[in-house]
Amino acid sequence: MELPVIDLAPYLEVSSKSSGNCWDEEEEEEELELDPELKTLCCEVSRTLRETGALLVKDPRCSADDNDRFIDMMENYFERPQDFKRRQERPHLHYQVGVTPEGVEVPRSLVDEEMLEKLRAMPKESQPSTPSGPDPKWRYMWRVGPRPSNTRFQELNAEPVIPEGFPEWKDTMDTWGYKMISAIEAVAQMAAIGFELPKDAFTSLMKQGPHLLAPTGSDLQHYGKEGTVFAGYHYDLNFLTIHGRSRFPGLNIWLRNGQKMEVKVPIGCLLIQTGKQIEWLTAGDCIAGMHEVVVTNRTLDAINRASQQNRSLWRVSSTLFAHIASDAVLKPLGHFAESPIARNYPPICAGEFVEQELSVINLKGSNGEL
Ligand SMILES: O=C(O)CCC(=O)C(=O)O
Ligand SMILES: [Fe+2]
Repeated sequence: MELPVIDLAPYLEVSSKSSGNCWDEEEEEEELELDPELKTLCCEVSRTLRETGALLVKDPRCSADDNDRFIDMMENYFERPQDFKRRQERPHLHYQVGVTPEGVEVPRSLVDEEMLEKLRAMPKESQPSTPSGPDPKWRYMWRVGPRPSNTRFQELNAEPVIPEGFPEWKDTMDTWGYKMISAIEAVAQMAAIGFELPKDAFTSLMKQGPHLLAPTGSDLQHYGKEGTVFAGYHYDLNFLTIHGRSRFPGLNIWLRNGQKMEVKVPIGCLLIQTGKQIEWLTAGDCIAGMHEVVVTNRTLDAINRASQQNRSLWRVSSTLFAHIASDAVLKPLGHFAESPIARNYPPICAGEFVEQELSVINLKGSNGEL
């Protein structure tokens, strides 16, 4: 099975005539009158998210050049020596801004007994790789978009961290971050329509959410052996995750039916993955997509090509985690509240939910921050 690529252009064309985006304070009055073809496209979005936990999209606002500019800068950054990068480390702020060195983030499959049980019961061919410890990947956290001034989950007052010698840092991070959020908003609206919810059912909850641009950096020169697990089997705790194309493959996802699938992102496309918060809002109609990042033989081919061309051997992901606002309540929306398993998804403040999840993977903040 291949993931279909959904072109967002026809939807954006119609919605730009009638709506703003999730930064806008004003609620929209009128609902989109969708033509049947667009409605079918929206249903394809929600069906694909439900069946695969992932979706490939093409957004005319996010070009391969934008992705390249971002990845070039992050490769430059991750190439710098350890002691330089560790100046951007904020362990006392629980790594929620700046850099997270390798060996800090713990994959959920290493610590979650229930998940381990399920893994052991999986057929051999679809079992994930077993990580031997914390992930050997680095990460950089950069907040994107406005935050609420008044919140039960006061975020850190910490300034964003900008490494020395990168004058283009803020602009590059913000440009990519805002573009990724715009693509997620379009997908979230289309998914809502496909799920028979109001168009803004998800995007209204995303307003002022603690969205994070959180690229990973994996050193393939040191850890480029086939089978190395850069990100152990896990789900993302946020609403939806989006990535541009990485220069090195290695991401495996699990479809709802348990089948393991290697993801191939075509040039100029973006990959969306479902997180735990969309699972909550749909009472499990759409479940959080399980995934891992492992050095495969395709990664090795890409390493060889990059070496021959003298390119960086850091695998950078252009990951953005889009969140539901911390003070919003996570609970099954609309008709999903009638689901027989809705009780498995009791109402919880998104901020509280995030804190609980972060404590499991070793990144919990002490002040209720994300
Ligand atoms: O490095 C990647 O491609 C994705 C890593 C990942 O799954 C994550 O950051 O949650
Ligand atoms: Fe992930």
